[in-house]
Amino acid sequence: MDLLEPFSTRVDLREGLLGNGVHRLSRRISDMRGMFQDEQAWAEIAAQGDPLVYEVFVAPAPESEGHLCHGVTVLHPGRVGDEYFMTKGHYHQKSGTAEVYYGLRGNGLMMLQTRWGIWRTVDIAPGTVVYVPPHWGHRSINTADEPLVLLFAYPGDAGHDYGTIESSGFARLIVARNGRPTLVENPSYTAEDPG
Ligand code: PAN
Ligand code: ZN
Repeated sequence: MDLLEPFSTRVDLREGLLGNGVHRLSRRISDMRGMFQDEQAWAEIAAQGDPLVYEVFVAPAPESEGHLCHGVTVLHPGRVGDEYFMTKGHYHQKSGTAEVYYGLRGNGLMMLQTRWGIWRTVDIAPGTVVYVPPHWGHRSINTADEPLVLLFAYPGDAGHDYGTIESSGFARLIVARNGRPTLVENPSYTAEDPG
C-alpha cells in the first residue's frame, strides 16, 4: 500500500494557501483571451498592465483516485467592460465527480451549468458552503471590491475540461448595471445538443 504522510497547510486570507509543496498558478487578463464579452476592453487591459485575475494555491495531494485535491482560489476584484473578474470555468473531465467550495473572504457567486444549457447561480460569501454536484460546469465570479477567497476540494482523479467553456461559454453573464451585479443573456452562448 502507498501510504501518504498526513500533512496540513495554512490559509492566509491575503496570501492564499501556505505550506510546503503548495503549487501556485496565476492567471492574468492575457491568459483569458476570448472569455470576456467586451474584447476591446479586454485588449486594452491586457496591454495596460495585464493585471492578475486570480491565483490558485493547491495543496500537495496527488491528483489520483482516492485522494482529495484541495486548495484556495484568490479571485481579485475588477471588471472587463461591465463584466466582473471571474475564473475561466470548467467541467470535470470525469463528469460524475463533485466538488465543495467554502467561502473565506469577499462576496461573489458561482455560475453552474450543465452541458445542455441548464444554469444556476449560487451566492458565496464567508461561511457559505457550495456543493457542486456531478456534471455541473462551474465558474466563480467576484462581484465585490475585495478579493474573493474560496477553499475547494474535489476528487483527485476529476481532471479538468476547459475546452467546452472556451468554445461555448456560459448561458448567462454577470455584469454591473447601475453598480449592481445583474444576470444577462450571453449572446454568444451555444448549448451542446443533448442527442
Ligand atoms: C477549482 C478551480 C479554481 C480556478 O480549483 O480550478 O477555482 O478556476 P478554473 O480552474 O476554472 O481556472 C476547481 O473547481 N477545481 O476543480
Ligand atoms: Zn472544479
